[in-house]
Amino acid sequence: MPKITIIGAGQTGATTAHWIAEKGLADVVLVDVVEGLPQGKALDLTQAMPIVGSDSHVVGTNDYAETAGSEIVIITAGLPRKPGMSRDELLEVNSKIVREAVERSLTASPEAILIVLTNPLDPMAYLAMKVGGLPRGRVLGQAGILDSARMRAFVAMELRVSVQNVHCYVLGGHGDEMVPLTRHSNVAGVPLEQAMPPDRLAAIVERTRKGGGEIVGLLKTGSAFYAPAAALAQMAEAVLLDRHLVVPASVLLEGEYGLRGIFFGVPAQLGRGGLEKIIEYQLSPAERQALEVSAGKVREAIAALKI
Ligand code: TXD
Repeated sequence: MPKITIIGAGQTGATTAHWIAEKGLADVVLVDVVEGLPQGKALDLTQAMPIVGSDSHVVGTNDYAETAGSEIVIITAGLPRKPGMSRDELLEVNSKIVREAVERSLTASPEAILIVLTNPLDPMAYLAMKVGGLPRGRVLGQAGILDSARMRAFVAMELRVSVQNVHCYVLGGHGDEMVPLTRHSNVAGVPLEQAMPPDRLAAIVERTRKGGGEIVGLLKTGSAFYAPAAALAQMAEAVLLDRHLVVPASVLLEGEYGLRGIFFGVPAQLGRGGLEKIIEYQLSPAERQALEVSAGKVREAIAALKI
């Protein structure tokens, strides 16, 4: 079995281990600074495997030595938002955590592909690439699958249609300025803009943008984790199984969409080497303008990293 390490055995880390192990995709090493937490969750997951019929091995540890030889390292370590907080307010505290996670996991697994989840997502993925001295293909940030899945779920609820018929593309930075591309989204081939009245579509776009905050507000402690973890597992599977799967993901742009030097959510093709290709949509002036606004926010947050 290939090996996937997950740094951070909190809500998203442990739930990602759950999805990956249930699929039988890989053996999983869960790492956390809290003693006993990754060990306890790994043991619990191990005891679920006979029931779900998977032979994935899940181990928990506080020691990076056990992560050696991982094909993929998923970074979820760091603080989540509290109600009313923006993702960018986590920049300082989470930078230190992500820096350490990258350095230590790459020492143990120099060839690994990194998938970053920690917020603020786009700057943390940028930091991971810089700290690791990695080519852009080896660092992927997860945000777009989640944001697009939120929109897909809302559309499916609105139109009472299977989620499998709903295709949505949310691009841009993982903040409230993200850009749900309604013109590129469709229900069984029917453009979204024809499938529902403009006011309903506008409401879905707004709810999608604030989707993370809605859950933070309800939970009061912690943020969303089931859907983010499912998104991480999908990215890990696309890489491990060399699927050439196109998903919205945060990757370093080098001129695509007229942007350069920032991690930003775009349609990205993922396979064994990580990022294989960026798909460039033809955008209307309004869509381009919305992406520029979002990119400005990401650029500011990356500048605040001071690296
Ligand atoms: O779409 C996205 N990108 C996101 C991002 C979706 C969901 C969550 N998102 C962000 O991921 C969230 O804002 C946080 O910054 C991270 C982790 O969220 P999670 O909900 O999993 O937070 P938890 O439950 O608090 O878990 C974090 C764990 C916790 O067990 C800590 O002890 C551990 O991280 N931690 C560390 N592990 C290893 N090494 C270090 N240094 C460390 N510091 C904390």
